Amino acid sequence: MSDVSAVKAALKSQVIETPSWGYGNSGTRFKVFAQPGVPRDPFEKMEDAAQVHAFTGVAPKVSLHIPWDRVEDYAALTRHAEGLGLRIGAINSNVFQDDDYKLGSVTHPDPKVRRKATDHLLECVDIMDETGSPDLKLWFSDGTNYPGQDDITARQDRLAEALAEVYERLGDDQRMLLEYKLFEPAFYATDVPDWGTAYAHCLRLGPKAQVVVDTGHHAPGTNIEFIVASLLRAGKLGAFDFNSRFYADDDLMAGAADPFQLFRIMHEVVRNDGLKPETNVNFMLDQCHNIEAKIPAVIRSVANVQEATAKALLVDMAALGAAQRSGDVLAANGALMDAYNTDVRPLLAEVREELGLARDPFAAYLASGNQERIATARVGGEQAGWGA
Ligand code: PSV
Ligand code: MN
Ligand code: MN
Repeated sequence: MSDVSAVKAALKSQVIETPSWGYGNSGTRFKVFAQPGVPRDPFEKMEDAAQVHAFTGVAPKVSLHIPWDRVEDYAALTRHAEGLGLRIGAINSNVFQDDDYKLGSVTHPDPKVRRKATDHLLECVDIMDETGSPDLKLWFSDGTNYPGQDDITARQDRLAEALAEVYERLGDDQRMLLEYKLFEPAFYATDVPDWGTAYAHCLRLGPKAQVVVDTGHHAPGTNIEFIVASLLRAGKLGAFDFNSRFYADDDLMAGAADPFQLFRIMHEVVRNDGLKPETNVNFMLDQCHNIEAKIPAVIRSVANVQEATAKALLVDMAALGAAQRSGDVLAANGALMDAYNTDVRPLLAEVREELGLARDPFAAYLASGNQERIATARVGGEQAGWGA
């Protein structure tokens, strides 16, 4: 796409959804470092998300995590979000923090535990109804630690059965997003370890089931953009969970560890029409900010996703296609690298200016005084749910 106004329009229409848990205290299993000014409840998490949206202009949606964001009155939480210019995004289920789930949730050998887990997933669909959320996001920690511990095939059958029950409960405008992860907390065999397994389940379920690609959930060296291209080609890419990794599921800021990988992913998104609203790819962040200030870290991450997107939009697709068809390897690679090596920060500054925003959202937020205000106003911030 070489027309600058079309590039700008695409950048203005991209929505990046931020996670409620990114605003809470988090850490590793070694230590959670509490920060001043952290939200004390889901309502305050919405206020932090609203700050990110106010300075970036592209982050009007927030993912919730149940039970971390459980409230008495979801209509009130939704109204509060809407009053701040936000919408409720994906509802994330949680079937991994209960003693009953030691041997699994929906794949557990005991049908009573499976019933309890499936009931929680159904409760999450009720919350979708109450909040207007369009997406149920499912990540299962289910798996086994030792060969022989349980029957791999039976566990897949149990998973399929639970997914089918929840799928049936979905409304017309609701979908199920199934996330995979290579390992952890299960170390021998995770029940949804890869995109193939997630894809196979989604294919069998039907059009309302799609796959989530969490960029931190692969083996080192995995070609994630190949997975993205394949899922888009099959109409089965529902969403991203963006974050960065160096080693495992590090949940660092998107675009921090490997901006080139993020660009390659966004190139496949652009190439396969994944930016078009009708393709309905949800660009979510799934991150935790353990040692850095949270709101500015989310702003930085949103900007990093935008930079990768802008570079992908700048790829000269005509030149790239001509080079590919003629077998000119160096010209083809050069067309991609030219776009990657473009400094898109001035372009994004213009986009923000045209939206009536500051050119540099990160600096503008730091100068706004919000961080100091919340540090004084809020005492005893909530833990996000991780690393207890
Ligand atoms: C656990 O690995 C995880 O990070 C998954 O990526 C989920 O999306 C997220 O937690 C929230 O449940
Ligand atoms: Mn994730
Ligand atoms: Mn993860």
